[in-house]
Amino acid sequence: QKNLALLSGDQIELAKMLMGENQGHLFAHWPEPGVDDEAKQLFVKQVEKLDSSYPGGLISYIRNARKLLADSKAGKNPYYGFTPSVPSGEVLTYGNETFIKFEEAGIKEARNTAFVLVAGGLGERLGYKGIKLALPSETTTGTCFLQHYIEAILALQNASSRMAEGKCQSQIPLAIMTSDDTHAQTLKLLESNAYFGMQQTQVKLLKQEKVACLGDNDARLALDPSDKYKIQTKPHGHGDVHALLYSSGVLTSWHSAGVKWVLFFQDTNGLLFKAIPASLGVSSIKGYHVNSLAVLRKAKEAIGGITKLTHKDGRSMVINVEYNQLDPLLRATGHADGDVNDETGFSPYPGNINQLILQLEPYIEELKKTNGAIEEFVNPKYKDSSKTAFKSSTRLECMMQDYPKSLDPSARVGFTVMDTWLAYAPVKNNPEDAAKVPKGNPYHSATSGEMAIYRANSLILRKSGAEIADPKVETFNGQEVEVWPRIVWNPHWALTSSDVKRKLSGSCQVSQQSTLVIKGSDVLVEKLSLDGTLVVKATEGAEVKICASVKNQGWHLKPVDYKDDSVAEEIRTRGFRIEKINQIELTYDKPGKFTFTS
Ligand code: UPG
Repeated sequence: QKNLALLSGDQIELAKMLMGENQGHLFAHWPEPGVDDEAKQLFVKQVEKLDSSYPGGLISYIRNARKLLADSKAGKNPYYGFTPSVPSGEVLTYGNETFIKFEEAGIKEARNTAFVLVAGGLGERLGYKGIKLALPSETTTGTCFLQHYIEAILALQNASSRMAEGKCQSQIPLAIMTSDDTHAQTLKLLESNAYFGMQQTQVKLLKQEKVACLGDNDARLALDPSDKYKIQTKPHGHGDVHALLYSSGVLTSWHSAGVKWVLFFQDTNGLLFKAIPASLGVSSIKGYHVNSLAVLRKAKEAIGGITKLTHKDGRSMVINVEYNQLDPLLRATGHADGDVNDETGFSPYPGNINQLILQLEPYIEELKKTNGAIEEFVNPKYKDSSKTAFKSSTRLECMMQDYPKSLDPSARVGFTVMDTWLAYAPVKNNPEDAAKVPKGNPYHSATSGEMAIYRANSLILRKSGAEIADPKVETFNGQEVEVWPRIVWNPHWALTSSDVKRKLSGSCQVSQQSTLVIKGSDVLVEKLSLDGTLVVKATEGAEVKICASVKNQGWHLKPVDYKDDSVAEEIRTRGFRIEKINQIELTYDKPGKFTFTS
């Protein structure tokens, strides 16, 4: 009571609310006024921040937590009453007529799209010290994930503006959700690289706040063990992105600028943009309000399964069931073996890669009702089977792909399945854990993420008529991987399957030990026989024709042990470094027409 004089009117109301919600322990240890006053004020400021950054404020957080903790204690199944079944969606095959039709439609729509990158996660499973966006997506060119994403968006912007009709924005916006763990490093990465060619105003950083930890089943907020004037906090999950986009006013400003689609994507998938034109085309042609991108999934693989859930009362929805819940849900509903592969060698439930395309107008209408709040869950680790105490404090969490859960059944919710080799190769696991992944399942490591880029580019060139040598199987950091020729191009060279066909006009042969790098939009491969390394860089306006036979000692992968800390972490976590013996490097830094023959 005596400390009330330290607080403003609003702060007193907040404190009263907390007392009414059985949170008296937060203040019980406060000494007389005059002692620790500054710390008390900082504490109240933190409470105010926690209150303002959660939809409905702290009172809602505490009440939601109490209910979810009671359900968890009672062992209540979140899918009670629902029966899972395999949904039907749009299944695409790279390069066929339908795929090309969707790609064309997608490129047109790109100009009406805003991109949202969720990058607030620490990547605990990867164990990398820096932010994941700064990791090289591949080490042949050393392009980091963020640069690759930005270059792809800029290439989409150029390609789309060439086809633009009617009202559309001149620049494609990019919002990046960061957190206290990633914000400063993300900003630094952008600033020290001149935003990788984007206008600074095109990029908007939105920082998610952590949420209060919960100390017991009554949702009493946990004080930080090392500071009694601080509430302990933890990340709330990627689902925060919806509330942030809504409360920051970003969605309405995009709407006024003519944006029709919002495309969400994650921090480490070097293949993703190869799948974006076609999936955007599916959204546009099918008029989907929600379109999730999926790939074939191995049973028990750590990616969520897209599932149709039908309730006893007739309701049904197509939604992601997270990887730790799919197996128990199947077992509880009459599938005695749980999550298993069928005769195709894959789980019948497509794997959610968490690239979502939402139609902006219905999205805004929905968020007006919910303020962006997403269904939450809690995952306490109990001390024992009585479930009365926790091993350590817990918190509520939410996932961005749960957005469709609140939608009316009339909403058009669909999904698009792509070839895995084309669309999905994330970097999530550290080398030790990756090496333990069951044989045949993807490693999702820095090693496999990089190899997947070479494989995808090699396969794409093959499907466009090039003769690309077969891969060699090698082992790096205990992971057996296919090593294809190291073929890399930047998105300005080709975004779609038709672009590749156009740029590869004649015969092209590449040996397994070769490296081919193409950077530049107007490089035409008329005839190429490559056994070694060829790097072509052409500035805007330089039209280059390659008509050559190149043979040199090239670049090679040299194994590195991930435990060898004399080698940079970005390199040793992939288990090899690139030894550059010699190469042909062509740089065209002025506009004009050029032909390289040899
Ligand atoms: N992230 C945030 N804030 C958070 C937590 C994560 O922005 O509080 C970001 C993170 O940076 C990353 C993305 O969210 O870009 C996903 O995080 P990650 O830890 O990689 O997700 P997973 O637990 O592996 O699972 C997600 C989906 C799952 C899907 C899988 C596909 O929950 O359904 O199958 O990603 O990669």
